[in-house]
Amino acid sequence: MKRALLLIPALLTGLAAAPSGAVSQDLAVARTFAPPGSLDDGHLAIASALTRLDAQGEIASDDPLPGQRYPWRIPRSSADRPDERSGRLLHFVYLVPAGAPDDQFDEKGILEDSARSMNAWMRQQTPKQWRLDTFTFEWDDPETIEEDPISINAVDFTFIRSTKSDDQLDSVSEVEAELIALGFNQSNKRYLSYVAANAGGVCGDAWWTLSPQAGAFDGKYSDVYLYSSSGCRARDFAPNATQPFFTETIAMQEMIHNDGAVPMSAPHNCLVSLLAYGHVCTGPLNVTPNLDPESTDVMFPYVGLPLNQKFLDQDRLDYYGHPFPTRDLEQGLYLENA
Ligand SMILES: [Ca+2]
Ligand SMILES: [Ca+2]
Ligand SMILES: [Ca+2]
Ligand SMILES: [Ca+2]
Repeated sequence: MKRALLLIPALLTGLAAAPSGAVSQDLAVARTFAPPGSLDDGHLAIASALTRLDAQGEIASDDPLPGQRYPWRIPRSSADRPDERSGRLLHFVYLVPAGAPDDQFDEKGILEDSARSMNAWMRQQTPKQWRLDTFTFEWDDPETIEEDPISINAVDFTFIRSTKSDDQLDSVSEVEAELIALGFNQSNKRYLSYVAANAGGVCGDAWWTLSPQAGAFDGKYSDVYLYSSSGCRARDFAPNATQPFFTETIAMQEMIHNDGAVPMSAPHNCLVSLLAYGHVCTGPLNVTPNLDPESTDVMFPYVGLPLNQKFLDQDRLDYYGHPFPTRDLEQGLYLENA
């Protein structure tokens, strides 16, 4: 299968007519956008106030971090840890470009809550859940004098401090190339990356397919851009493991794109613009997106609402459990019965 990027000149104002003849390849990029009127400069804050150094200049690894979600700091890994389950697994990456802040979202448990809360939502919306790549570590409570370690199960996030710049890691093709170069391309894995980059009004992107044909599809790589325009609200993370928020609206949409949703033939497929293909909508998006009845669907092209106020193909007509002989997320490769 050929991989190709649809060449789209204007990302932010791109809700215009599709260039004729542009749709020639099977694979395309689908993006999630900041709502109109919400864009800002969104420049990266270079300083990371949260990396604390001890007297020797080494990172103090045991002290609690500001904003840490759990009594334990989740250990950091630059590798995909040994899998606890066989079969296909959704693997998560925290990718920090050169010069970008390391906010320690992995160690603080913020990304753990992000991943878990998306699955909580998935179980509310469907009988399914994502097959998460997890690992288990031992933690000894320092508050108790005795050695009394307990086992903690956590989502297997890989931390990558890249040598590439923000501009070299702000699209799915670039992030994919970086991950493949580092060996993250196992046949039984799909990779969702939380990238500390600024992609402007693009909040996230993912590979999907223009082909409507039924059967499995795996776009394999999808991204959330944590420092994109403030309208994305890409760092408004789930406050806990059960209530997904704005970050998760982006991440969930991108993962679903990787399953080939929304099919081009879906009744509510967003045909107003080439940029909006693969999403659901009904009206002229660039005028009044909030009035669109599809704006509460996770596959609406703009973020707009936190995931806990969004729905997954509620009428079961477009991309999940639908009656048509086209691709269906219900057969998603990385989903299992909850
Ligand atoms: Ca693993
Ligand atoms: Ca203890
Ligand atoms: Ca780039
Ligand atoms: Ca629908």
